[in-house]
Amino acid sequence: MTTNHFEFQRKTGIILALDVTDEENAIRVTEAVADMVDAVKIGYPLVLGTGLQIVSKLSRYAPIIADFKVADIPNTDRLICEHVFKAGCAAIIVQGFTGPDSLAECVKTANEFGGKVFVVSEMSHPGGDYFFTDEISKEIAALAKKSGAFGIVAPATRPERVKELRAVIGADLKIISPGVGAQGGSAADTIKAGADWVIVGRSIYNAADPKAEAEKVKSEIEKLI
Ligand code: 3DU
Repeated sequence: MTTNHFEFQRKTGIILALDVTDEENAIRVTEAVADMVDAVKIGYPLVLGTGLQIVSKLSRYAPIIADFKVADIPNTDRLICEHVFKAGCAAIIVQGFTGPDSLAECVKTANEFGGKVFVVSEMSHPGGDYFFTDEISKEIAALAKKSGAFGIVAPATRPERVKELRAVIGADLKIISPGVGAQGGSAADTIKAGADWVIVGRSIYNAADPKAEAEKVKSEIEKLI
């Protein structure tokens, strides 16, 4: 059994969403911003582009969160989680609408590897609240807590929802929030609403100077303290 020695610690409050699709860019951007981010989130764009072995190359710089939005029957969920944690990821993002048994299997598998599970409670894009109504999002957040997840994913584009979901989960679970920058959300508003980390992708990795861009977000968050 592999154990990921991963302290999910908040230093800057930023998670980089690394949706570039080739290894050279992935390493270039990660190297540039490693001091500015607490973790790097990877997903289908990078893993399909480069293979899962990219995890061992990037985890030298930061803990890696696998954003596969896992949403299947418990057995398939377990097989996916095992691959992710064996590859060296520190955490995985899963969907919560699959229900308690699927979620329980993800948490159980993560625990076997010393890894963490984040549950998507509501998505950040304009259509994200089409099916995920306020009540359903809250139920998913409550289920995430009951299932022993480490945290939830809540939309930085709707800070008022971050606040409501924080009220549902209390102080024990973490909130990571995508939607800052390219999708129009503000890092400061999202952290003020109760998020522990903002997730920032395009506005950092597409910038001419990714480090300077990450520094801007970092200082925006620091001003709140
Ligand atoms: O919009 P950005 O480029 O900053 O990237 C946001 C990242 O977060 C991206 O990887 C996307 O797939 C992920 N994400 C959301 O944007 C919204 C969600 O509700 C969940 C994940």
